[in-house]
Amino acid sequence: VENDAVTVIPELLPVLRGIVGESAVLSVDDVTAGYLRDWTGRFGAPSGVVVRPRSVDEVAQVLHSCAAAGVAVIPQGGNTGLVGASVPLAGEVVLSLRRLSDVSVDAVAGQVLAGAGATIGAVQSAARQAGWAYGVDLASRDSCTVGGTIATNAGGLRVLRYGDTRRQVMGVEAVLSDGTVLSHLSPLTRDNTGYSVPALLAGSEGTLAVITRARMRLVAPPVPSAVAVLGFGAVDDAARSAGLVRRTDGLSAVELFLPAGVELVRSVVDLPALPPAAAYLLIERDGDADGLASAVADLPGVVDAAVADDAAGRASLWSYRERHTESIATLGPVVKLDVTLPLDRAADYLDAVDAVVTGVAPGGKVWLFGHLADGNVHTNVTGVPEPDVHAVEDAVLRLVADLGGSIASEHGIGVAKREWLPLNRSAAEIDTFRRLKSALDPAGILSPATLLP
Ligand code: 2HG
Ligand code: ZN
Repeated sequence: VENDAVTVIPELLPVLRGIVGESAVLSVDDVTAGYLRDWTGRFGAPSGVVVRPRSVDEVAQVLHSCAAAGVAVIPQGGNTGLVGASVPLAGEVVLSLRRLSDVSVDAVAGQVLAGAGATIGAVQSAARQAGWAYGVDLASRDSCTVGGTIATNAGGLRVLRYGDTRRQVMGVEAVLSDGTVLSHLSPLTRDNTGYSVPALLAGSEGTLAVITRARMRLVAPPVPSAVAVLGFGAVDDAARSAGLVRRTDGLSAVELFLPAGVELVRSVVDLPALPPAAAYLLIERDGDADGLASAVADLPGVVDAAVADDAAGRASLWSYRERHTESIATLGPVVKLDVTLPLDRAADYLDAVDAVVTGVAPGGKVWLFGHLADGNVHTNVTGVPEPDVHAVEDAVLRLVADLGGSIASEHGIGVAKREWLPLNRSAAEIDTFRRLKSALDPAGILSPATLLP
C-alpha cells in the first residue's frame, strides 16, 4: 500500500522550517526512507516530509500549521509498528517524536517521567539504575518508544505479570490537532478527578492526539528466575498447559512456538536443535531451575524439558522464541495477523488456521507463536502473492471472530485491519469512536487512515 508522489503542499514547507529549523525538516528520499516505510515492508510511501521537533511547543505549532493547511499528520516513534499506522500513505507529514527523549526516574515514588521519543530500553535502564524496573518489555525495546507503545497499548513479554502499557501509564502530556496542549503528569497514584486521558490515548493509535510525554509507574526489580522450554506431544496439551500453569505463583512469561518456527530460527541464529515435539512452551518463573521443574511437573503431555537458571542459559532458551520475527522477515513480505483466542479455543485455532490460509492462498506458509497464557497467537503468513493478501486476512480474521477471539491482540488495528473492526466492535461502539475522534480532532488530520473503518 503506497502513494507515488509527495502531496504535501509546497507552501507548508517553509512554515514547518520556520518552526523546527531547516535541518529538522527532512524531504530528501535517501534521508527519509527509514521514516516512510514500515518494518513489515508492506506499508509506506517512497517520498514524503518528516518533521523532527525538539519540544512540546514545536509539536503544537507544527500541528496548528498542518491543521490550518489541511495537511494530515502521522505521529511516529521508533517506527516498529506492524499494522501500517506509523507511516504515511497519501502525503501525510511524518511527525517524528524521537527527539523528545528525556528520561527521569523518581526513585522514592517509583515512577518515570519520559519524553515520547525515549526508547523502552532507555526507560528500562534508567529504572534499573534507580533500583526499579519498567513492567513492559518487548523484542523491539531498543527502537520502540514511550509514545508509540502508549499509542498502540503495546503488550509484549510481561503482560501476564504486569499488564499492558495502559496499565503502566499514570499521566500524559499530549497535543490536540489544533495545537492545544493537554497535560496531567501528576505523581499522585490516587487521583480520581474525571476522565482518564491516558486510558483514552492508550490504544488510540495516533488518531486522537500526539503524545509528547508520559509518567509511568515502575515495578519491583526482577528476582533471579529460571526458564524452561517444554516440548508437548500434542498442540492441545500445550494450549491447556498454558492455562493450567497459571496456578503457579511467580510466573513472568508463558510463550508458545512450534517446531517449524524453531527450524526457521535455527537457520538464522546459531542454536542447538530441540527434541522433537508438536509444540513448545517457554515458561519463565521466579526462583531456580528445580523449583520451575517441579512447578511444571504435572502439566499434561510434556515429552521433553530443558531448564536453565543461569543468565546465558536463559537467554539461549529465550532466543528460540524472541528471534521469530526477524527470522520470518528473512522470507520476504509478511502478512502479520496478531490475534487473541479464548484459551479453550486456542488449540482449535492452531489446528484450523493452516487449512484456512492455504484454502485461499495455496503457497502460503503459516508461522504461529506468541504470548499464549494471554491467548495471544502471532499469526505470520509468508509466501502470499499480493493479490491474495486480502483473502488471507479476511479468512483468518473471520476464523478468529467465529472462535470468539480478538482480531488485534497487542499490535493494534492500524491501517491493516480497520476494515475488519466491525468483527469485534458494534456499530454503536464505532459510532462512539467517531464522535470522540471528531471532538478531539475536528480537522481530521491525525492518522486519517488508521483504526476507524
Ligand atoms: C513478538 O511478540 C512481537 O515477538 C512481534 O509482538 C510479533 O512479529 C510478530 O508478529
Ligand atoms: Zn508479541
